[in-house]
Formats: sequence, C-alpha cells, structure tokens
Amino acid sequence: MLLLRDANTPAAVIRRADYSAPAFWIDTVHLSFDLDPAKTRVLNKMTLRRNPDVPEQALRLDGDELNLARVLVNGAGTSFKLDAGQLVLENLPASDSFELEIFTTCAPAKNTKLMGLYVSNDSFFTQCEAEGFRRITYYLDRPDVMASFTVTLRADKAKYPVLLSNGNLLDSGTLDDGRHFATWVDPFKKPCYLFALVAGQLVCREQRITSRAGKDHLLQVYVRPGDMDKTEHAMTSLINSVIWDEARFGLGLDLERFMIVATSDFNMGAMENKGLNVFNTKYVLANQATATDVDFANIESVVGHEYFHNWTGNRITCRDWFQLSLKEGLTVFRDQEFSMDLCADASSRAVKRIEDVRVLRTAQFPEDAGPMAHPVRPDSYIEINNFYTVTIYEKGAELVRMMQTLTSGQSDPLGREGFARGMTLYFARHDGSAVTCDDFAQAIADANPDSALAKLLPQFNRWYSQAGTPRLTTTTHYDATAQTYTLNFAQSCPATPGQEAKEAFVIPVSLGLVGASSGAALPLQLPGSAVAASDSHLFVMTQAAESITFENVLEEPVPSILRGFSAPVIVDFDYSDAQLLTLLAHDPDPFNRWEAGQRLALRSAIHAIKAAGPATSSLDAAFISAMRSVLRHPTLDAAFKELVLTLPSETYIAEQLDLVDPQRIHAVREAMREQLAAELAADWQWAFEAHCQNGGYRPDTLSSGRRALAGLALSMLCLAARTSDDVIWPGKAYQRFKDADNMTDRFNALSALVHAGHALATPALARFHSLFKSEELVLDKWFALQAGCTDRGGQVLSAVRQLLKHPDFHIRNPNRARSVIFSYCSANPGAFHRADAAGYLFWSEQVLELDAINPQVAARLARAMDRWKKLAEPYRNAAFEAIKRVAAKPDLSNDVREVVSRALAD
Ligand code: B3K
Ligand code: ZN
Repeated sequence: MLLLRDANTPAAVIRRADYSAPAFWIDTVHLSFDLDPAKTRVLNKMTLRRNPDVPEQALRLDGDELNLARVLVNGAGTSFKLDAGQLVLENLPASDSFELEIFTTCAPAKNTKLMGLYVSNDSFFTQCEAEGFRRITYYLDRPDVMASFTVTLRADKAKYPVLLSNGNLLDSGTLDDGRHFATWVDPFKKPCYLFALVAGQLVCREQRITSRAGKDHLLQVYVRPGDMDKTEHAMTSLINSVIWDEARFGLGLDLERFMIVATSDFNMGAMENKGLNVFNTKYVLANQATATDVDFANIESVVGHEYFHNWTGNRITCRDWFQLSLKEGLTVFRDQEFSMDLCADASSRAVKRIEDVRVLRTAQFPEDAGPMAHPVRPDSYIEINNFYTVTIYEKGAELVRMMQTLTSGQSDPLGREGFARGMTLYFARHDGSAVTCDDFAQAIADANPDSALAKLLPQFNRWYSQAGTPRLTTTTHYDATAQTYTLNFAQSCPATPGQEAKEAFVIPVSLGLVGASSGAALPLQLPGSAVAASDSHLFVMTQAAESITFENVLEEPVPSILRGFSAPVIVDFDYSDAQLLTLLAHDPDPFNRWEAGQRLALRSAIHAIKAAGPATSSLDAAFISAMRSVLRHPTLDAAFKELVLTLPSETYIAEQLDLVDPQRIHAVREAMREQLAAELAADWQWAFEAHCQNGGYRPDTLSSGRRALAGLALSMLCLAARTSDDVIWPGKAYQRFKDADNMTDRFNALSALVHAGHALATPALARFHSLFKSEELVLDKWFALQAGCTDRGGQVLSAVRQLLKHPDFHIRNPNRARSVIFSYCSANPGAFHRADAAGYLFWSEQVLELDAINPQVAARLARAMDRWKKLAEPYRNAAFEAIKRVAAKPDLSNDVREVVSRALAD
C-alpha cells in the first residue's frame, strides 16, 4: 500500500540531540547499473553487520522515488515492508553478518530535482550529497556509515562511450547488443554521499604528474566534445591544488587517478565525490574569449575546494549533517588560504581577504540576523539542503581562521605552524572515520597545549553553538598626563530564533595605533613591559567587557581595530571623519585601510538616506579628495584601488538600518556614484587610460586588478556621460566592447553601457547575443546582466518577464534560472522592491513554479525575502502577502516550506 503524507502534516524536525549510532554497519557494496534514461536498473548487493553497541532493532533503509522489484537476504526471499519511504526488514538472520540484495529501478530522465541519478544533455550524472543516494537505491543514507564500493556500469557503447565511477578502473569490455561495461573499485571506504557515476559522450584533457612524495597520478578533466579548449585553467588549478596541499599540510593525493567532470545541469557549484568530482560547467570551463577574470579566480578556488575535500571531508567525514561545517568551514578556509598563497604579493593577499570578508558581511551577516539564522553547528533542521549556507561555509571558515590565530605565538605570529600541527594530529586521530566539530577543535587545541585556544577551548566552542553576529562596542580614553591610551571593549550578541541570551565569545582582536598627525604606526607598549614589543597586538577578549591600556603614547592616536578582520564581528566605534581619513591614508593594515573608506562612504550614505527631501549625495570634499589620492596613488595596486573606490553595496547599507526603504537606498547610492563619477571625471579618465592596455591576456591577480580598475573607470565615465550629454565615452565603451580580446574587458564595457542606460546598450546586447549564442555560460551572463540592470523607471521587471519567454531561457537549467530569476530577485534590490508589489508577485510565481521542478533551487530563491520584516511600508506588507501566498500552497516541498515558515514565524 502506498502511504501518502497528509499535505498539512508538518514535516519532521531532525534534532542533533537525537543522534544515535546506526543499528547496522555496511561493510561492502556491489552496485550494478544498467543505464537507461527511462528506466535504469540497479542491483545493490551489500554485506551488513549488526552494530553490537546498539540495541537490536529492525533494519530501516532509506529510499525515495524508487521502484522496488526484489529483496533477498543471504540469497533467499524475505519479508519486508515499506514505511514512509523506508524499506524495513525485521526478520534478519541472527548471524553477525549477512548479505542483502536489493533490485530497484529509477527514471533518470524524469529526475528534474537533479538529486540522485539524472540525465543532462544525454549523459548520466549523479549528485548524492546530502541525501541523494536514497534516490538510487535503498541504503543507510547517513554519513557515518562508511563502506567499500565496487561499481559496474553497463550502457549502450555508442551513446555512452565513457563510463566513470569512484576509484580505480578494474575491468572494462564489450557486451552483446552494442553495450559495454566498466567496473570501478574505490580503495577507500566512504559514506554514500560521496558515491558518483558519470556516463556519456565526453572527452578529456589529461596530465600525468609525480608528486613530491614520488607517486605517479593521472589527472583528468572531462567535458563535452567542443569544450576542450576551455579546460586548461581547471587542469592548472588542479595541479596547483595537489602541490599546495602537499606543501602546506603534508597531505598528498591518495588515488592513482583523479577525475573532474563538468555538467551544465547542476544545483550548486561542484561536488567532491571520491576521485570523481562533478562540477557545474561554470566552475570548469574558461578561456579568455568566454570567461572573465572573476570566473578564472572562481574556478581556481572551487577546483581547490573540491580537491581539498579529499582529505577534509572524504578521508575524515561528518558524523551527522549537523557537523557539516566540520568539512565545509574547514575546506573553505583551506581554499581561501590556497588562493592567497598563490597570490604574487602581500597586496593581492589582502585583496583576496577583503573580497572574502565582503561576501561574509553582505551575505552571512544578514543571514545571521534573519529568520534562517542558525549556529555554525545547527541544533535542528527540516531539510538539510537548506543548511548549505554562508553560515556553515563562510562563518565556519572564520572560526577555523580564528583557531589558527589563537594558536599563534612569538615564533609563529600567524599561527600557521601551530595550525598545521593541529591538522596533523587531527588526521592521526581520526583518519578514516566520521567525527564532530568538537573533535576537530580538540585536535587543534591539543596539538598546541600552550596556546590561547587550548586554554579557552570550551568558551571558544560557543562560536559553534551560538548564532548571531556579535557586536564589539568600543570606546577609548587618552590620558595626556599619564600618556596612556585605553580601549574599552564591550561585546553583545542579539537574540536569534530559539536563542534568546548569549554567553560571551572568545574574540581575537588584532589591533594597532596610528599617529593622528604623523600617520605612523605607533610602537605598542603594554603596562609592565619595559619596551614596545611591536606595532600590532592580538588582544584576546573573553569577558562581556574588557579594556586594554597602552603606555608611552605621546599624543592621542587613531585606533586600528580588528585588523585583517580577525573575528567575524561588527566593530562599533564612533570614529571621527578625520580619524577615518588618517586610517585610509596610512593604516599599515590594508584591510582596515579599505574599511576606513567604506565607513566614510557608509556614514555619508546613511546620513543622506535619513535626511528629508529628495535623495541626493553629499560626499564631502575631503572624501572626494581622499578617493582621488587612492586612485592616483603611485604605489597601491590596481585591485586594491578598485575595492576602495567601490561603494558599499545596497545590501550592506540596508543591514546597517533598522527600517529599510530599498528605493531610497538605491537612489542615494546611485546619486553617490554619480557624484563620484562627475567630480573625479578627470581621474577616472586617467585611470582608464593608464590601465586599459594590459598586453597578452593572463588571468593573474596583477593584470586582473588592472582590468577591474579600468572597468570601474569606464563605468564611471559612462555614468558621468548620462548627465553631461557626452557621447565620447559611451562611444569608446562600445568600441572597446567590439574590439576586446578577452571577456573581462568586453563584458565590463557592455555592462558600463547597460547600467548607464545608454542607447548603445541595445545594439551591444544584440551583438553580444549573436556572437555567443552557442556558449551557454556566456548566455548566462547576457541574461544576468539584463535582469540585474540598474532600474531607471521601472522597466527591468517587464524586461525580465520578456527574458523568461526568450527561446534560450530554460527554467529547468539551474544556471539559466539563476541568471534571470535570481539576478532580479536576489541581486537587484532597486528593481525588485517595487511600491506596486509586482516584484514580489513575480517572486512568488517563480518560487512556486520552480518548486514543482527543483525544490533546492526554489528554496534558495525563497530566501530572497529573508529580511522582509525590516522593510518600510508599503514594501513590508506587500512582502508579507507574497510570502503568505507561497506558504498557502498545500503541496510545497519541505525545502520551501521550511524557508517560508521560518520567514513567517514571530
Ligand atoms: N559538498 C558539496 C555541496 C553539496 C550540496 C548539497 N545540497 C559541494 C562543496 O561544498 O564542496
Ligand atoms: Zn565544500
């Protein structure tokens, strides 16, 4: 009998506190697939064993959308039942170990969720994390069950010449009827979420390498025929990843063969399946004609990220999904460090750090303050796919970074050696097992017994259990007579869903003092020390309120607080404009130098937003002149200048306000951009001309920084042209768009015209489309640019509705759906938040349409309304109505249901 869950029954909440070890272990799995898009047959032969540590109970195997044909235990038929999707076996042999054979079929061609086994462009792919394996066969679909996998794939040889799975190829050959087979054996035990298969017409770039340890490996990047000319950068990134992990952490490649396969239908960026990483094409394919510098950088970091998971995630995995940040936070930290270590100099490292912090503050801080706020190690969830969040990933990475900082000492000022020692101990203790975030932190602390981390570990771990962004309120006191300077810190953390009161965090605050008149980095002398130790100090705060005093301070200095963004907190300090200008001009810490400029701009924006009357910009002469100095600075590099000259985003500005009027924010920020464009016109012209020629294309940090600055300059020049009737710069932009020899320059020129709303944007967009109509990833950019376009008169929504009717729009392809729908709803606040509520209506229609196709993608889109409670009227009420409209749909997925019910909760 088929059991249907009543549409109104609330979905089950899964709680971390309910964890119990599995009642059975699976030792070996032999999977045989007869691949057919309409009906794939899966034979699953397992050896299982009772877990002696758990009371005797039935075996409950997870399954989803499977057709069950046969179940055999030790070769004989057995009784079983199906209960809420699970296959339940009660009469199992008393022997310790037994064989279970399950035969099922599934329908990959109908799988629009892209979880489990699915078809994309006539090839087969799988995605199993978090709970997709149960859509392939009945199994104990949980990460703490680790088994040895052998996989045989059978398929039509002409249609599916390439047959891949995890590990090493054991055997392959021809079968009857034009079919062939391949058998793969994975030498490592793994949880089923790391299983993968790929079958189709693919070609590969390959490279043999010998590691430092003297082992030979075969690296392969598989793509569709026709995409080979876009695989070099992914391969280079993979080789760099192998070298880096061995050099920095002593972690070598443990497989003879390591494969990356690209697919254009993928729910997220990429997946770290053991030895067979499956990637979204967006994070593999690049050449200078089709990909921008940002694409190149993203490919490097995602290739690195998935490769680094081979140790942090695959060799040591998560005990349960609440521990997701164990592998994700750590692996993001590793990929951030990898990209930084590949940078040519300290300035490019700082640029990377600023970019990472910008992501954290514009995406994670709002998440931490909204209805979906959750600790880095959550306590409960309804749908685990909703918890692949910026909190788990990016805040999780900041926690790991703080651990590194807190192992630092005199001989190891950054903590890199201490942290590496901790990693070594972590692998010595836990290799081959499924563990918790606590196990990780314990290993890092135990390897550094004298460190601040070891001393403060239980308190440090509050970062894992408490949600919300702490605020560090700072005041200072200069005693001119005693020549002392005191910084008083008070920490607080707002309530988050389910967590009213918070206990004090361990906050590592890296700080320095800058001379108010000299701009010099001042030597720091603590009471009791005879001499100044250095000009930077790590203050480890543990109490709700604490102070630190420096001696021999000859004049009132400017404090540089939270250098390098040493903790994921908000620093609240009432800087004067003069102090910020000093930091912007002189802070030796590039992060705080950038931050000073952002604070100045933010202050001016908030002032204009709150003022009465029409939205105007009131950037003062001192700010404009400071920006000019940065732009024209003889030694600062271009990438850093581009960051300083970019105003805080509308989302970031909105986060600083209690009541958000998105139209007002947009109008003020646009006015500020126009003022910067006009008043620095001569400087932008200089910047463009000085940075527009960059010789042969190379995606390195230095030349991509130059292209970024030239791109910003061009967009400012086109913006200024709007109000001055200038036709020269739009003309130049059009020329550059036509002549560019790389996608970065071409796309920057196109964007400059489109965002400025210039008449030349129309022919340029048409030309771009016809040039790149056969390049899916470039078409995504074309769609995204139009859906993300600056709204001048409310035309963007109707343009978006037209784009949905474009013959190249396919809602089932997540990249394409994101390029239009997400670019509008999540990345274009000035166009999305309309007083007539039409943007919200559009959002609700799209969430519902997507939910029927692909709940994971729909739930991501649903998050666009997270911050609705902060909105001013009429937006707030209209948003409320739109969310209720979605919530009223009876057969919503758990994914969307969880997001909208949290949004509506008090
Ligand atoms: N681990 C995967 C993400 C899986 C998402 C499942 N909904 C990619 C990554 O973080 O490397
Ligand atoms: Zn990851």
